[in-house]
Amino acid sequence: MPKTIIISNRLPVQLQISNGKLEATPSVGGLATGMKSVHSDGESLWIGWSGLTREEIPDGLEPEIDSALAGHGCRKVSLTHQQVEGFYFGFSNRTIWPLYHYFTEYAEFELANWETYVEVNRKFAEAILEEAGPEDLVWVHDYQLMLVPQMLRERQPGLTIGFFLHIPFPSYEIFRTLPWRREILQGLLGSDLIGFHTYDYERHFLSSVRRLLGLEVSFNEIYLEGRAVKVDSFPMGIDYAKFHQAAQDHNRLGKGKESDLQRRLNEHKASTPNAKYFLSIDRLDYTKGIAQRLKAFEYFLKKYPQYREKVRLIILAVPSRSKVPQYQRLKKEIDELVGRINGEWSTVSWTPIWYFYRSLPFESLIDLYTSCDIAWLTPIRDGMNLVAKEYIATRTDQSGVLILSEMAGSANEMHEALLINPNNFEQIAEALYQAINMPLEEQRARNAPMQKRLERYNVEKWANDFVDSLKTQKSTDFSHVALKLSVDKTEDLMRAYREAGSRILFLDYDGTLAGFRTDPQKATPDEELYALLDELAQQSRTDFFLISGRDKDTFGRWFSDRRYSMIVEHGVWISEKGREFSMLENVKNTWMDKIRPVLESFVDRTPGSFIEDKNYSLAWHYRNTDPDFGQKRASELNTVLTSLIANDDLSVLNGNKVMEIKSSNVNKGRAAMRMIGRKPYDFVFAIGDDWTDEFMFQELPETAVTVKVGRMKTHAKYYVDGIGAVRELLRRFAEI
Ligand code: GDG
Repeated sequence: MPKTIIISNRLPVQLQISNGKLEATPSVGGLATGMKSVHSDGESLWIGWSGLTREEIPDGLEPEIDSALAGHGCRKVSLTHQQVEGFYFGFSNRTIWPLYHYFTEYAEFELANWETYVEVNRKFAEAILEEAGPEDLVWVHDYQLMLVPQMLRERQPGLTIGFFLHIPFPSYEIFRTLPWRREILQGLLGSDLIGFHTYDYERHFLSSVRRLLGLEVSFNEIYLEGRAVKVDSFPMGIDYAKFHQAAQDHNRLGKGKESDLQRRLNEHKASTPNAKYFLSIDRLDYTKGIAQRLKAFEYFLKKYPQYREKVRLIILAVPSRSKVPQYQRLKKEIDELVGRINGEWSTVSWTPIWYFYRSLPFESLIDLYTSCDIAWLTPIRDGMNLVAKEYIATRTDQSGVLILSEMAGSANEMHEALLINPNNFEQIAEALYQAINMPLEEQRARNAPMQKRLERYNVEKWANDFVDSLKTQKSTDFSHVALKLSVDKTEDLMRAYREAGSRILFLDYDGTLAGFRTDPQKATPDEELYALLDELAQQSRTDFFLISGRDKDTFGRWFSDRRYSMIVEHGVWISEKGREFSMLENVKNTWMDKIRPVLESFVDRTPGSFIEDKNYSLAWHYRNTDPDFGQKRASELNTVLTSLIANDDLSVLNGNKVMEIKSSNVNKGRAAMRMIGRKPYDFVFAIGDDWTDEFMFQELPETAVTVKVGRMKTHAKYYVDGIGAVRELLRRFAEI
């Protein structure tokens, strides 16, 4: 039975060695709880680092560790102290984490750390490959392991691989500053499905893929040789039932049964019945905006003196990454701020801030969630923020106010909360004021729909959605209409070719026989191509035409000496076996003076675009522009041209990053039809990659073999993956 393999930096169990004995405790945190349902469901294995370096594991304890982990369905990846330093504290937390959260000034670009990151990612990939069968589903998690998908794909191409990023993906402008940006993108693109918390992160990622790798993105799919990668957003949920139930159980506890923390909270609340409690819970991390929150709290106390002694801020800051200098500095800053604010504002009966720097047990978390009137969660930047969701889930009577930062991924789904900009103290002070004074009915009206959504789209649903989407992606045939030219089909084709008394081939050039270049004039044919076409040209029973939108001068220069037959400018000109070009269609070009200035104005305003002036058509190329901008300008130009050419017999062809204006009665389909009408052919073949080739695919008779290059929507019968496959096919023809 196929199994699911989950991979994350840390395992869902934490190992500690105390007094030489091994202790295993369940990990807390979003990822661990989130994936629990997938892990416990059927065959599943979780691979990750145990939290102990190789140096920390005493001799002889290894087998005990392995069997303890196996008991939890886990397998460890062993890392040395030096590897953990470079990979985890180094590249992951001093480069990627700050960069992806827009703290560019904190991001360090150390080659040695990057190299360790690559090395450790490979260790993870090796561990997976030892366990993964061809039918297994592999789900890789988070920013520490972004190279793993491609490392797996190279070794086991058929594997089903999903990746989920738990932190934001930054805008292209930020991402491009990373020296290893291409490697990271290529690493991720080994996946079949890449998931993000929000659509914003998804679109930033797609924009980087387009700009940095120049890959074609169609909606949310990226087409690569032979496969497509889907990119989608899956906002992570929480184990709603667990939090809601825990809160219900907590509220039912009789007097004397409550925890110490709860008892102390109750005592304070009883002594100041009208006081409001604000709650702030985060890992101690600069992205969470804890220092800003403290300053905003002081601002609030100054602005609204009537609330002094009437409000209290409880801050739980969970220790995190304390080996990284920024975290040490932040800890000091927060300690000092809390000390100063409490020192300045406290009275005999009131301490404004209660500050816990530690991790609390789950039950204490529930005590805090259920006891505080206002959850104040205002990260500077946060992938999702599950604490916000957990707070709402525990409010069993639907009371409570959530003040949430717009910069948290969860703000997208929790729009009934009071959403604020964490840098706007004025707005925060107003939100606190509003929260303190919010009528209970309004609190309920806001919380009820949020609870409903959190209950429905819980973490189990999130995980299942991701896995279902991954399976669907893997099983989808992307040749929406066309069939892949399989080995069997190719053999049939060769047989038909061999048996045919006369054959005709229509071969598109750019994107079919040769790759695209920044400067189209540089896309000259290579020796291999010439040799291949020379061989085909020698076959007495074969007529072949290079059929292209290119101008006759360029093709004349490249191919006339070779005596190949060519149809250029989409069918305006024809040259057979080295003879002069003659007109195949009678067309006018008087319209060009009217259209050229329009195109020129687009060139002026679209850096990187240019005009190709042909004899009977004008083409505006935008391959070298910013991809989004180029696309936008192309639609704009389309609108302008449509009204301009309404009365002329002209049409606009939307090719591969090119728009071409030409006479309506000229296209490759019409030209190809004229050629096959001249004598009977037993074998008709056309191959091409772009929109202009679709005219051939549509117009040639049903018996013709039509082939699209690339997996895109097409009228062709078959598709092949790329130029390599085209040449291979022609080589087979040539050998017959
Ligand atoms: C990353 C992304 C994204 C916290 N303190 C204690 C404790 N917790 C639990 C909370 C919650 C989890 O830890 C924290 O999750 P967050 O989502 O708030 O934040 P990150 O740790 O930064 O997580 C984040 C998340 O991944 C998931 O994709 O949402 O944006 O940064 O579940 O309850 N649990 C216990 N004691 C504590 O003291 N027991």
